Amino acid sequence: MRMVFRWYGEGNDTVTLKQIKQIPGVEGIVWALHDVPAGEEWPMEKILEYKRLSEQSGLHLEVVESVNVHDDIKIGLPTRDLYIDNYKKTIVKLATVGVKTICYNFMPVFDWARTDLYKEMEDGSTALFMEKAKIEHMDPNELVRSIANNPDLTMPGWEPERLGRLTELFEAYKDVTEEKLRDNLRYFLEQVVPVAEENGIKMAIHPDDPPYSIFGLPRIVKNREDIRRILDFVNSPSNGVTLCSGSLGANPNNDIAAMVREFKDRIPFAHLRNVKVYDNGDFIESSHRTQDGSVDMTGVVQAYSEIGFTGYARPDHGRHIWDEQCRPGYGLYDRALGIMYLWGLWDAAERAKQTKGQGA
Ligand code: DNO
Repeated sequence: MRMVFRWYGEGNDTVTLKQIKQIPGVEGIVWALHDVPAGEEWPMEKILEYKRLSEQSGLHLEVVESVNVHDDIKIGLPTRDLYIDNYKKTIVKLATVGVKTICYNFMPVFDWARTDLYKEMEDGSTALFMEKAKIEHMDPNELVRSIANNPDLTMPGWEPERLGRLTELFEAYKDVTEEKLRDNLRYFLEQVVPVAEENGIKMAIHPDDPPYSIFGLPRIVKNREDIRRILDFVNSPSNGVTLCSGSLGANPNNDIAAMVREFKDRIPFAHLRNVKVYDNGDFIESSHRTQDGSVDMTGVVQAYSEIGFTGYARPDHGRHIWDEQCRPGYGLYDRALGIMYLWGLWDAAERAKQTKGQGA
């Protein structure tokens, strides 16, 4: 397991590269050009700027999250070929600076969604929260306002240019069923995966977050069956999944440890976090610890150890603790605590494996 840490870039993150470097066992950053709109080819000068920062900090830049997929590709419009072409060019460029894994998602209109970014927990910390009944009756514009209405930072997947185009986007998705969306994903993968493969890059689709439809939009990466189908679209190690225990974990029927075992050689990137799911379907992003949430993090990390996982892993959204002012879900403290917990689980599992191997 190779530990990495998401970083939003200079002037766009409250966490510094120096701080990241001091978290035990973190070897690289998970980065992206957040100011390049989806669909555009990433400019080389900007990529090289990250290369410079990576060299300076001693943290590698092998993982990108995300190169976003333009909505025209998801909708299946004729213009998609142009955007797919740009995507391929970006892949080639990223390979030249040593990128090995590209995380992306295929969620229509919205990337992740929550009804509350700072829900107070019993201990006074705050965390991202989803109130199911609320989102079911919410106007999508209101959701966009509540998430994107922050003048200081751009939220990933909630770029301001989407605000004005929402009605238009919903209209464009009107006839996109799950089946059609799947066909469009297959079309995209058939073109992009060979380029990734030639360039030593693994594509890793991120599950839908939450793993069910919101606002009537189709969702196709919700569970084991969905992931299996996608991996079978193009049978290549470069067509993989970002196995996000938190996104999938918001549906208690998803057995993440079983997925780790089943998809073992197709998981270039693991997102490891816990989530507490309530009986009414609401969920909150609890600490990474097994006892604090609904996902058996102990069992999940054990499964990774069992399969001899050599891919990248990162802690995911943390709570906001110790009065830290940070991006929602992306502070330093709770994610660093998360890492130490994950290492603890991992080291214990590896040791147990070793002892068992020696027949003790
Ligand atoms: C939010 C993230 C998502 C994720 C993308 C991957 O914090 O989990 O924005 O990066 O969905 O493409």
